[in-house]
Amino acid sequence: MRTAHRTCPLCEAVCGLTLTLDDGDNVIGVRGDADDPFSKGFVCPKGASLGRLDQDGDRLSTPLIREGGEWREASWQEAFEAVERGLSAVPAPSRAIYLGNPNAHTMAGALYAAPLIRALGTRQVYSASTADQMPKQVSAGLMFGHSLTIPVPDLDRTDYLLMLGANPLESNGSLCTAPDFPGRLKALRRRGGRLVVVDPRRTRTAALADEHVFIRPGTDAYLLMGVVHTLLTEKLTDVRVPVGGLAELEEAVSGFTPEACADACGVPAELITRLARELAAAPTAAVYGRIGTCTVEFGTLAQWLVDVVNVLTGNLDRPGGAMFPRPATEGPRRRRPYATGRWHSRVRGLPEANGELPVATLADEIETPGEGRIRALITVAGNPVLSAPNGARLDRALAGLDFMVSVDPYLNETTRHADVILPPPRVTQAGHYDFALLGFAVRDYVRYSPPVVPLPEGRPSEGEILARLTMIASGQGASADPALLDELALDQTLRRAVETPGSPVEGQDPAGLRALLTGSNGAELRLDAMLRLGPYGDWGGRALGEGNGLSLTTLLENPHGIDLGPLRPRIPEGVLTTASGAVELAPEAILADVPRLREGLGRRASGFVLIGRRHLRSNNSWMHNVAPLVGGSNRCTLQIHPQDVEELGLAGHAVIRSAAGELVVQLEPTDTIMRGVVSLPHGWGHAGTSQLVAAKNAGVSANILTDESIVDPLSGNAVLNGVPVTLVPA
Ligand SMILES: Nc1nc2c(c(=O)[nH]1)N[C@H]1C(S)=C(S)[C@@H](COP(=O)(O)OP(=O)(O)OC[C@H]3O[C@@H](n4cnc5c(=O)[nH]c(N)nc54)[C@H](O)[C@@H]3O)O[C@H]1N2
Ligand SMILES: Nc1nc2c(c(=O)[nH]1)N[C@H]1C(S)=C(S)[C@@H](COP(=O)(O)OP(=O)(O)OC[C@H]3O[C@@H](n4cnc5c(=O)[nH]c(N)nc54)[C@H](O)[C@@H]3O)O[C@H]1N2
Ligand code: SF4
Ligand SMILES: [Mo]
Repeated sequence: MRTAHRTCPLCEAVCGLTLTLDDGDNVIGVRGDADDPFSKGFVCPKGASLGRLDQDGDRLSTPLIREGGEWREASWQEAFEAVERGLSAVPAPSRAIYLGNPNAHTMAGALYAAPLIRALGTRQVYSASTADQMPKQVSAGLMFGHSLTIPVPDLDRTDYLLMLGANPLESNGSLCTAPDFPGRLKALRRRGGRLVVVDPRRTRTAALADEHVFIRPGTDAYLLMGVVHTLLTEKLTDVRVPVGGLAELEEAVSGFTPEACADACGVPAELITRLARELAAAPTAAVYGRIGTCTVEFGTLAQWLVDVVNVLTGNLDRPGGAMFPRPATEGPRRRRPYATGRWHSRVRGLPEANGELPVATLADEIETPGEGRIRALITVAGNPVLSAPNGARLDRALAGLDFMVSVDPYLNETTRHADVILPPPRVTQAGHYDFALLGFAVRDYVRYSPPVVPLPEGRPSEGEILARLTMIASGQGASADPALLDELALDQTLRRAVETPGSPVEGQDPAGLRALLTGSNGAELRLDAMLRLGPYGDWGGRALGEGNGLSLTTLLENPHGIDLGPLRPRIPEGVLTTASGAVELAPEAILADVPRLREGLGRRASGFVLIGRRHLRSNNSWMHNVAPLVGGSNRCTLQIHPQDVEELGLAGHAVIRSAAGELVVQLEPTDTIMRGVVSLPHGWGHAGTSQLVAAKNAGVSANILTDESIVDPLSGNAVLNGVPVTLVPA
């Protein structure tokens, strides 16, 4: 028996775990790591089940090749050769890639996805981001200059938190990395702070809050417009950062009185006004909006308004407000205008955002004939058949591809369409560093977990799998050495650093720096380079002071992680990279979308709408195969208000219909949901998979009902909340 430390890769809270392993390297116990300075021993039921997930017998251990409708196990070399044959038959513009959510959690996703995209040479790039946070990234790009310059609520110090469309008691937080989010919210209230939750359901988070505000799904932009209108007309603003566009903002907001907004969002005008006054009066305050405000038709407008309120109330970039984390691997960001729509999708003409096209149009691009039609697809850590809008259509489209390869531990609803499945190693066999999520942490913090269990001889890491796909896509063949790619990346990183004026290594010799790097594989070497060049790095990063610099070695010496302190104001140090150097309050692209919002002013919506929900013991589509996590309250039921059940004459089950499809659903009457709103969790509807437990708890897929033809026009994000539906007895 031995213990080992490992960051939990399952959600954005990045909890430190202490694993107990037996002599056969099986995880026989999981505890929260009490010595982790950030998570301090917190663990949730998913993290506690990491061993079950790691040792799940339904995970694939070798590549699979599909031939004549039959799966057979194959060697790695054989599998890569099959990929080479399949990909090389398809010209670059007809190749596509879809990157799923776990890429935000793996080192492979952070380090090897970008080179793979470049090697594919295609604009057919898709990811779960356009079913998730793309509106926030677009608004951050337009307002702050970079799509990853995203402020997070300073949870541990704020006096007032207005939370819209998030349920961290189930999700553990998102775009706000905060282990033990529930504990931090309780602490906020204990120190006399106020928590207000806006949600069409009285969630567990809403129940914990000082105040819960019901809102009509999809309409948070109206509520926030009413707040901005109040702040401006009552002269409650206190702008403390350099801004541009204040006059244009005032003009855009005119007419969005709390009274006019109240009809559209269902929140009384007096309440909207009061929220504005409270936000302005609080010593410090932060507005935070997540999934419920992103995956809607006004997603980017809502995200823009979240930060407009943070700026107008003087809370952007100040302790207790909404702040920009400073992650240890942050590289230099140049000042340049941010724009979307540098190219458009072939079939629907939807704008690119951050180099991606909307997943809502993936099926169009596969099905519609013509030059550039997608014929080959790579999926990495994604299950879009269950996660993308109108998944049923995508399911059919995938079946018609010429070639598909999936990097995934499971044979599931999506990967069953692949010709080749390449499984990543077990969780415990992978090193872990949160390149993405530490950029959204409510404290600056750093932690690296080397692999707990060694990789068996001949077994590629996930990074190596992606590197080999990259070599294949760039025409170097199935036998090229993936280590070459790491050296190329290192060379690029070091060269850029020595050429950047003001960089800690400006003018030095890249080869000399390369010789100083340590690490037992390419990913570790690249991490070492990024840490040492970063703001806390031992090559002159200044944030921690002399002699305190980080490197891979420091991280290995501190297996519980290192606290780098509370968030600090970053605007003075130049975090804004807009062309003007100021926060843009009224970007042109955003103003151009305001008339669409104006059209709905004063209009009271009617009819039923569908929203989603998450459960603490579930994780999107892929953790339903772990027996202790399914069952009990974690079920795929349609929550509906009891009075709606009665009025519609429903009982037991109902047929629910949308523009995209229909389902028979089991009803769960509950007065925690608003009248006129129904809620079904996504990620269910298991079929055709290798997952035996999941098959027994199949449920239905909410994304049979979501409509791929409607997107948030600025970001291309899918509309997964606020979907019009009708209900009839089954
Ligand atoms: N209706 C509705 N739909 C939604 C949402 C919603 O709220 N409502 N939420 C949306 C959101 S926020 C997201 S992020 C998307 C998620 O969309 P996806 O990312 O497409 O779906 P997941 O269910 O997260 O699938 C993850 C896949 O990665 C695999 N996997 C797990 N770990 C690893 C790993 O380490 N390496 C590799 N290679 N594979 C791995 C799993 O087996 C699974 O197949 O769904 C979106 N869809
Ligand atoms: N246990 C668990 N944790 C997860 C995940 C999981 O599947 N399970 N998924 C992970 C992923 S990929 C993500 S992106 C995050 C998401 O993290 P969160 O954003 O916290 O996601 P949810 O828990 O779905 O909470 C969204 C809330 O928005 C509400 N809502 C729906 N529509 C609207 C609306 O129009 N307006 C408002 N104001 N509210 C609305 C819903 O009722 C719901 O309570 O969670 C991550 N963590
Ligand atoms: S909260 Fe998230 S990171 Fe923490 S143990 Fe649970 S799943 Fe893992
Ligand atoms: Mo997500």
